[in-house]
Amino acid sequence: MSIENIFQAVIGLDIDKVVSEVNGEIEAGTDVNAILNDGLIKAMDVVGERFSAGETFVPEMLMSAHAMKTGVELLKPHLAGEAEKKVGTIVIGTVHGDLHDIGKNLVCIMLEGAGFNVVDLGVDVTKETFVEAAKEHNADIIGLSTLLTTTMCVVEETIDAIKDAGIRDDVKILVGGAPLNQDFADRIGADAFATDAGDAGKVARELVLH
Ligand code: B1M
Repeated sequence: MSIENIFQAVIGLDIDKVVSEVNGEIEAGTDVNAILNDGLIKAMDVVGERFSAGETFVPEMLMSAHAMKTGVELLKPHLAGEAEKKVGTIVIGTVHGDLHDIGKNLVCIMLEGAGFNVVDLGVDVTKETFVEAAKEHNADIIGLSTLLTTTMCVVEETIDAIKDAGIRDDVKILVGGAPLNQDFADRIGADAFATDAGDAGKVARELVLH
């Protein structure tokens, strides 16, 4: 039993092993962030590199993603932290054209842990849906996630739609996802960028509390 075994089990598409190894590490009291970062996320990085190199294909990537999600579900109760009074409401989703949700789901967990009421709109979310949901839930923050360079422009279009709907001054906009960075966030008029799920919780609190 080790974090290395978790890493290997995700790469090896062995879901039963992911379950037994993750449960074993949790029971042994291993730091859950280490299980997440050094086991599950690191494995997905390798899967992504192999995909780029043409050494693995979409079905394998999907199975690894499923194995990783299974592991994350087991970690979830341990990641969310202590419940506390809600600091605000965040409406969050992966933008239109993008189906990646593993990172966004982790961000949701950390936002809940940071005390937010999280309204998760899922994946492939249109700009109209973001606007309607923000109004319906009286959101303090709109969170936009994307993993594809081809949908980075959709993040900007969604921000434009938020402005056009006349609610830009009522919400803060947080963006994130592997191809984004602070410069891009500044350029498209977002209020903040977060590098990872832990950072998202911290940055979101700063957005509403300061
Ligand atoms: Co896709 N995929 N994928 N994929 N996939 C990437 C992103 C890619 C980099 C792989 C590669 O080529 N190396 C590449 C994008 C290249 C590019 O755009 N430049 C790619 C591609 C090309 C594709 C397809 C086009 C493949 C195809 O069909 N030919 C296709 C697109 C489908 C679509 O979306 N329309 C596709 C499909 C898929 C699967 C469905 C098979 C699967 C997704 C399953 C799912 O999500 N349910 C998948 C996967 C698993 C990946 C990789 C391997 C892993 C992504 C992941 O889950 N990472 C990925 C390569 C990689 O990233 N290593 C890849 C783990 C996760 C914890 O990290 O998502 O970065 P991440 O999230 C982080 C941060 O980014 C940040 O915090 C998270 C947690 O720490 N963050 C935020 C994310 N959102 C945030 C929001 C915030 C703040 C922080 O505030 C709101």
